[in-house]
Amino acid sequence: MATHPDKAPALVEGVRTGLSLAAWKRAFLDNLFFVQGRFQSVATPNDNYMALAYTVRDRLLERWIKTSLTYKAGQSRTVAYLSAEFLPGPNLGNNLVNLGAMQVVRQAMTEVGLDLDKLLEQEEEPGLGNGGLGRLAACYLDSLATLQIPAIGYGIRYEFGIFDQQLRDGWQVEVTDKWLSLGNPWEISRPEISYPVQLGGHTEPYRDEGGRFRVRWVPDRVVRGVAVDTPILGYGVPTANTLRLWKAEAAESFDFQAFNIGDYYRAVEKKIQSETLSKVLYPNDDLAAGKQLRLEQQYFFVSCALRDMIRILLQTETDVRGFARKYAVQLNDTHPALAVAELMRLLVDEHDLDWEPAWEITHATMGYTNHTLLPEALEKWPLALFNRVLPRHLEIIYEINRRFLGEVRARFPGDEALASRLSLIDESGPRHVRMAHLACVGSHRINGVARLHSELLARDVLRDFHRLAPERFTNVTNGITPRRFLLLCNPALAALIDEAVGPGWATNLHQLRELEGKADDPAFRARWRKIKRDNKVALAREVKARTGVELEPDALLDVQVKRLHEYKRQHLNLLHVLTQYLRIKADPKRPVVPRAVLFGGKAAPGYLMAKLIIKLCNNVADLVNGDPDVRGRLKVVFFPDYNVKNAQHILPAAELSEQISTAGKEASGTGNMKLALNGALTIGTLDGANIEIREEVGAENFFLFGLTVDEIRARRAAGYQPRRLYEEDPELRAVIDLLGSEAVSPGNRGRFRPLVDALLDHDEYMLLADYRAYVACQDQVAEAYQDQERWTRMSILNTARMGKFSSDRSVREYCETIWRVNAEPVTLDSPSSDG
Ligand code: 26W
Repeated sequence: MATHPDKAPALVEGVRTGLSLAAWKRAFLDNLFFVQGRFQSVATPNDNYMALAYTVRDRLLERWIKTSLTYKAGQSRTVAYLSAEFLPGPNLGNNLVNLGAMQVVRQAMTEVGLDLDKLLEQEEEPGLGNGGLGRLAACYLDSLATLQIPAIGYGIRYEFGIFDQQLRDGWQVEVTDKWLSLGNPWEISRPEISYPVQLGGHTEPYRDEGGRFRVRWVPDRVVRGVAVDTPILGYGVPTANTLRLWKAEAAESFDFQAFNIGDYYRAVEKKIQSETLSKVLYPNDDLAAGKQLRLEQQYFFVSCALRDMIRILLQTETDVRGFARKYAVQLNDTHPALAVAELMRLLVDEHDLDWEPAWEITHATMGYTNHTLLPEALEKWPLALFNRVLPRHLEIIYEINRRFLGEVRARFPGDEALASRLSLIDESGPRHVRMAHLACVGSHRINGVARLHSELLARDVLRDFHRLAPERFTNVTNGITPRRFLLLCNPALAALIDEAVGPGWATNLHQLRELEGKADDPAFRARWRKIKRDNKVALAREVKARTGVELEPDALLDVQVKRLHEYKRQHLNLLHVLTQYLRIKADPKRPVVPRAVLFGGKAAPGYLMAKLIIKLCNNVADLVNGDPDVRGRLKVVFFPDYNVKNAQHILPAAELSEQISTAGKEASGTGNMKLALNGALTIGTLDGANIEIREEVGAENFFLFGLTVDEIRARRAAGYQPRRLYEEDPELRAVIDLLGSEAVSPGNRGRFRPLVDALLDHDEYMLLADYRAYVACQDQVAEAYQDQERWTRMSILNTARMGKFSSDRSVREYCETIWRVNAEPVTLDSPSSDG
């Protein structure tokens, strides 16, 4: 029988699509042989992993193709999520969860003599992001697919992602991340989808045949961007959206000139130079350093993405004027903000639109999410550099600015200070292009990522923009996917929850509320506690294997995992550890609640203070763990190489979640949500999403301390003197003295001097102001932990009340208030062709 030309051939046979135990086993062995070229007897762990990954991928392909055909036929508005970073985490486990195939595949692997957990461990982390912002993008892709929203993620296929962190003598050492070295079975390269990207050169005005004034950009370099696709399967649905990452290659034709005149080596050099564009992720998450290559990366992926969207649009429409109807473009921070100028260039220079309609389209399509209030993280590019790389875009930005400031001056005549504050060009010193201003002017919606953050944006960082157009400002509080961060990483707890409230919570997280009724049931509490303890035992095994430190499974597991930054105040946590240490030393018989304090996180390679804090964690660990007086009562460990994969080991075991940033500094935080969802109680300040978490779980189930944003301002304004606090609080003084002493830094007592000096002289992040309240709050934590029944009750209630923090809720809010897009359900038995 002839098969339909568009029908996946394997569907007929079922070998590459079947979901039965027999089909999985057979398909795995087939792939091991036909793809990896191995018999079982000689297969390496990687061969086995690859064979299973291909077996899963086979089962995604039909869903993926059906999804794109459905979208093409449906003509619905599509979300284009532009992000320089995506941190998807390992694919295999998540795809198994979303396919609903975890159990059957575990069984299939057992029956072929393999341990699924070992295969899962084999997968390299795709570390194409720094931290919160990149992980948020990945959570949103998961939710978009699960909600069956037409969406595509656009970004950069970095050959080297975020560095691997090793510790040598307690210091962070960065090691290149070679995530692609064993091959990536999840991606499909699309060499026929590629765009030449121009860079550098100059512009030339001219008149076209119709006598219209036009500008031609004559670049001095061209790089080719090639699409590399990864399917993103939704949970429990056939929808598989696309993550399309751009890889830089040499634009052959461009090099041929050099080649033809016999300059072979120069041609090769050009090729290598082109490929460096997508070579490596910049590992900063806090400092906007004006690096040319980073600007080129941003332009590269934005240009490829927009041209890809136009290409897809023109498959079904005759005119680019439908762009904004077809696409909702979301700018994940300012990293893709060049999209505003690039879309204008494409519409005006390449598709012949007049300025006004082009601007209307641009403005109607773009939305901008801000993720940081830190002034040093706001991107601005030196004008000369910008002009050298993107001369045409600078002209376009000038024109946008000219028209924008014209409107401002018309509305606020005479207020030149306002105009210069709003300008896209910062002229207060050496001139810069302000990317946040470009994003604001070009977008119809601007949002922060937690309520407080959005308020502070409107009040401070973007206040003038807010004054101009308050209706454009909105908030979408961040969320996390409960699939990866509960179902996948904490299967025992997920199973208990299933039993208590049914399985619907995975897509309707509010259903966790029904756990509230179980919080007072001693038998349920005992099971809850047992799972947490088992998870701690499992983590302790990992910690022992990686660091040699032995964690006591009955000690309170106190966790702070996140990028290292002074504002996140890992060193405030250390001040508490040293306080505990000194209290035990002063009175070795004193009854204390045993605690294990676990840190994890990477420091930007150039951020010396953050690196010094890592070293301090390790030196404090050496002091504390090596002291027989505190044995069994206090442990400290720094878990190396915190990433998504390692988070999946840590989150399920955590009991106390440290969210102790200086109020007003952490935009939202998402680790706070992951930890609480897994039953950790939070000790935290009124910052970011902590505020909303506390509101949800109830003040009585949250350990609050610290100054508020307004109190911090008042303290600074009144002339904050941290040294006074040091002088007046003997316990604080003893701790700081210890920190600067030989005991913490054997053989080098000056090592932590920069830290001590920063605290005593200026204390920008107000650790000393919050120290006393923090320690008192930690004492309450210890007291609460002594009553295990009470603690478990609080833990259950935390999980039960986390419904709001599902990324499904966040994505729905984006859909309703910013993107105006609807679901487009995909069915597996719909025809495979669009004809
Ligand atoms: C230019 C250097 C640079 C690179 C990355 C500056 C800033 C960034 C990111 C915006 C930093 C980031 O990841 N921000 C985090 O975003 C999360 C998701 O919204 C929030 O939960 C965190 O609070 C915020 O720090």
